[in-house]
Amino acid sequence: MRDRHPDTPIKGRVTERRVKLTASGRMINPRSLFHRYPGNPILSPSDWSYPANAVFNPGATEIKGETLLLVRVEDMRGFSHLTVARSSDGRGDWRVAPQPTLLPDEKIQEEPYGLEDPRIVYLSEEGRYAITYVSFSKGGPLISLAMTEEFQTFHRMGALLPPEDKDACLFPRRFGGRYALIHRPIIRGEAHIWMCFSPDLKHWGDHRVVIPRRPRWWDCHKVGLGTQPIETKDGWLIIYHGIRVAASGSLYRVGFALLDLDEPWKLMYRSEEWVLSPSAPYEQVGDVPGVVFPTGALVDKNSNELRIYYGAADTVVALATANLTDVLTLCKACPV
Ligand code: BMA
Repeated sequence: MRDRHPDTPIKGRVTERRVKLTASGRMINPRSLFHRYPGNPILSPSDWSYPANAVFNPGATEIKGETLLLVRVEDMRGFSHLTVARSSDGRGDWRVAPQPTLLPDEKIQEEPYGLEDPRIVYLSEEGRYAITYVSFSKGGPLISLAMTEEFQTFHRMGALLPPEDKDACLFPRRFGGRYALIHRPIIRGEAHIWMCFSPDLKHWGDHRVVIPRRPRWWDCHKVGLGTQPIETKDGWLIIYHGIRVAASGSLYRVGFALLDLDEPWKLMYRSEEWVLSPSAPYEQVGDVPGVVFPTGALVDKNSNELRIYYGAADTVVALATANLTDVLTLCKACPV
């Protein structure tokens, strides 16, 4: 991709891209693209029937006509596990499982410090859901894979790549016979979004950077996958978080990109501005103030609504919605 030289003035382009016209002539403003659900936060520790310090960063999918969130639950020791919550409309009346759904297994060497930040895709070829999550090993965080049909029993497939690695998800289908994994290793202290490929979900290769951090931009220090990749007519929509380290700490914001449908290692478009940043009280107050961290998304095919589920301040789960066509229109205004 073409990286803008850090000293190139960007003022003119930013102004030009502040609003976009849809086919009908309507304006799209990146600042008001996503709407926070008025009932936010949708899940809080008090919704759990057992002690929980924080509930956040959920994977999201649909099962039996319902929305299922696999929520990261941090216990009072500071270790995380995953618990299912279900809702018929994906907004309210959540039913939280009374017991943890997936606990770290002491006998598994990569799991001693807990399971975090799951992403879910349905592999139609296998007829199973694939969950990629961060296992916290003695050597640091890494990506593990588990398969399930009904979110009650899980088949662990083990660690995919060595630490330090986070923010990973499989694509729901193969490309040229190979599975594709998007993930965020930290290499030489640099945090870019990478992709790699495997014939069997065990041996991974053909590693490449697909979405690099952008020097000096809002996503200059780290980028990482947010929700699972979303297949659209214009390409794979990748919602990601970007971090800029400021005097006050790390600023977590959200942007998006479009990857080629058939060759997803090709980055075609990338939003210039962020589209979600911490501002609501539940995003500003919590264990880690000032964090919005999307990890799950669903598209309502009837209404064309994109719903993103995100951890807010590393303490609660929140929901934001957008019109998918507007998201794609805005993204396509920003070729790389
Ligand atoms: C990242 C991950 C997330 C967390 C975020 C903000 O590195 O560990 O689980 O939500 O930091 O603290």
